[in-house]
Amino acid sequence: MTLPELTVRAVKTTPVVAPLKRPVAAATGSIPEAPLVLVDLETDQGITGRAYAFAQSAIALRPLAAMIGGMAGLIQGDPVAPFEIEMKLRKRTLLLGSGGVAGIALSVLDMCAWDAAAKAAGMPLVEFLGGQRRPVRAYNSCGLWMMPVERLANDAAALLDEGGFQAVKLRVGRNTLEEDIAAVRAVKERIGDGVTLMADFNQKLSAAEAIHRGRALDAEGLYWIEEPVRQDDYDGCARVAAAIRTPVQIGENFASTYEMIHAIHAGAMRYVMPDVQRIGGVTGWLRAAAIAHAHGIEMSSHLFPEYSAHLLAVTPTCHFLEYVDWAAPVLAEPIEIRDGCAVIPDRPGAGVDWDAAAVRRFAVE
Ligand code: SMN
Ligand code: MG
Repeated sequence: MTLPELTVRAVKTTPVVAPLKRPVAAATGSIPEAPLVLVDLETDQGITGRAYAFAQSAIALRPLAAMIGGMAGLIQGDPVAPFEIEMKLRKRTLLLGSGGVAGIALSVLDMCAWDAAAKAAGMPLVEFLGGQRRPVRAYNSCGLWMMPVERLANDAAALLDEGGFQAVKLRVGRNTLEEDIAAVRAVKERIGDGVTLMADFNQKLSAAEAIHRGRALDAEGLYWIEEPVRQDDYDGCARVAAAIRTPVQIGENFASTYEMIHAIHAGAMRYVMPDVQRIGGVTGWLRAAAIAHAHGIEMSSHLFPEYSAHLLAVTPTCHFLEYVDWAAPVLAEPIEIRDGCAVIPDRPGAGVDWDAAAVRRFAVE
């Protein structure tokens, strides 16, 4: 197979604020609507690579769009060879660091490059990477936010219903341990023992408090406890992981595979869940997957189910896909969940395309 040679013509960024069906309310912050930057990497050959970036907060929307645009200038006219593009951008942005807005911009451009290359080959991204389309086990992460405990059971039941899920994630880190236990029990009682329940502290606790709460929660049958302490405190997280029986899960804030290695060496977690827009795009994900494989660590995804489904299908220690519907309002064909599994679309590339009318509606100046 000879691939058509693509060159980068221009990169278009479209900031949007998309409505959330269930607004995000975690222990450490709320996100009322989804601030997204839609990215189109256009080539001279007419093929366009697409991905979106999640800005976390509306205040980061324009800086992120500007950073993506600025970085795109560095690769204008270059061949769409994702490995080369990642290496070049990594070198040219070394002094900006691999985290924050710069890291997200690099990752999303890498994703666009892979998407364009897979489209040029006429293959779904997973096949372009050497894998096969197959169902990817998912959990529904769209709800169970900081809401009154009395509302949790119904929310859990609704989340399981929306695609035949057999796993959901609860947000914890309420004011007291007793409230967290009440929240876990309210959900467990409704979903039963056969359904997997994860719990996410969103970095809320000190290591001592996390050990205290974690030991009590060990009796409640949680599948994992996520981000119990601040994301860069690998030593503190390691103390928690060693002191409690429930597996500790972190990784959504790793800005590079170097950070992932530091966390592994610290013994910070049992499971790992890199985020494709932070770990370095598709290229960074593949490196993270190799590290997880070599260390025998189950690897899940964070957000971006459209790309993550392809990537988990070529991840040797594939664990769970985190399903969120946050970009669905602006996508022409949101990813489908069937029998609790993400269905990788049979389209060239990652399968991400915009709903033009919705984009016009939700675009910000
Ligand atoms: C999360 C991610 C992004 C925004 C809010 C909450 C959460 C998750 O940590 O894992 O989904
Ligand atoms: Mg999390």
